[in-house]
Amino acid sequence: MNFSKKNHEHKNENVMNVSKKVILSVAVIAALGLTSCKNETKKETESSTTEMSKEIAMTDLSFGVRGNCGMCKKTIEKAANGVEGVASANWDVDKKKIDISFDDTKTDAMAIHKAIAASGYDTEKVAGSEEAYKDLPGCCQYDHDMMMNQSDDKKSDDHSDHDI
Ligand SMILES: [Cu+2]
Repeated sequence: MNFSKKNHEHKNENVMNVSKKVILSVAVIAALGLTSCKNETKKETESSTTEMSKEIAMTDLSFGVRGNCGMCKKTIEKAANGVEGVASANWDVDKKKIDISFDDTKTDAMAIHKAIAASGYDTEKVAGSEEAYKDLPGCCQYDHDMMMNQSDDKKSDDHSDHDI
């Protein structure tokens, strides 16, 4: 019997289309919110301040990035964090993989790939800038053939699936 919300939306037909969109985004936001922290989806749907939306509109992304060491990590993460909308970036030196959380209303995955590539590092989708690569410290001039985006059980240099 608690349909008061629905009745309210039926009152004005002009508002219907807008309402549908609002309901949709509220549902999406609620779903996202539930995965991270319960009951945090109050009335923040209308305000879109950057700080407020931090925990409701973030998209997680993870992809391979080549690199060698802690210095590489700093450069790669700095490049990713330099993209507007990126909330966090964490590159794993062993897995050659970065985990990123970003606001997809402000940027997209490709922009992040490009920013990292511009800093000299190869990603799964974009080859690193050779100019920037040359300027990297010697220890950071990683092997362009190295495997990236490795899972824990797949660290070896396996060339067994050569099909030539
Ligand atoms: Cu390095």
